[in-house]
Amino acid sequence: MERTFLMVKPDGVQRNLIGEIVARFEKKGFQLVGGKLMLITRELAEQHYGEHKERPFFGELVDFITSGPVFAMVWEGENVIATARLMMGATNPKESAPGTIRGDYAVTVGKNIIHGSDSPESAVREIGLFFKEEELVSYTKLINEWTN
Ligand code: DAT
Ligand code: MG
Repeated sequence: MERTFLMVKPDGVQRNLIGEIVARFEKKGFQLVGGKLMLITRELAEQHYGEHKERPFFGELVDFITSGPVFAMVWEGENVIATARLMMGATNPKESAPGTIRGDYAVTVGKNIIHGSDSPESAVREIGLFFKEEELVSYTKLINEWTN
C-alpha cells in the first residue's frame, strides 16, 4: 500500500490545527501509520529541504521549519501521495482553492501550514529521514472494506 510523509508545520501547530488536519485525512479514508510531535534540527531541515538549497528563500525556510514543534506523520492508502497534495492545495495559498487545507487556513507562501511528499521517491526519502521502521505500525481496520 502506498505511503506518504505529511507534516503540520510550526504555524499549524501554533494555530491548533493538528486535530483538524488529522481529521481531514482520517475522514477521507486514509490510515495513520505513524505520528509524532517533534523539533526539527537545522541539520534535518537542510536535508529535508535539500532540493531548495540554492533558492533565495532557503535560509528563511530552514529558520521557519525549526522555529517550533512540528507534527510529523506517515499516512497510508491508495494513491495517498497525489491525493494528499490535492487536499493540501497549491504551495502558494494565494492560488490554493477554498476547501483545501492551504486554501482554507493559510495566507502567505512562507507559512503554508502543511508539508506533503510530492512523489513516490520523495515519500520514501522523507519517511526514512523522519521515522524509524519500528515507529510505523501496519494494521488492518475493518472499515477499510468500506473505503477500498
Ligand atoms: P511544497 O511545500 O508545496 O512542496 P515546495 O517544495 O516548492 O512546495 O517548497 C517548499 C516550501 O518552501 C513551501 O511549502 C514554502 C516555501 N517556499 C516555496 N516557494 C517559496 C517562495 N517563492 N518564497 C518563500 N517561500 C517559498
Ligand atoms: Mg515540496
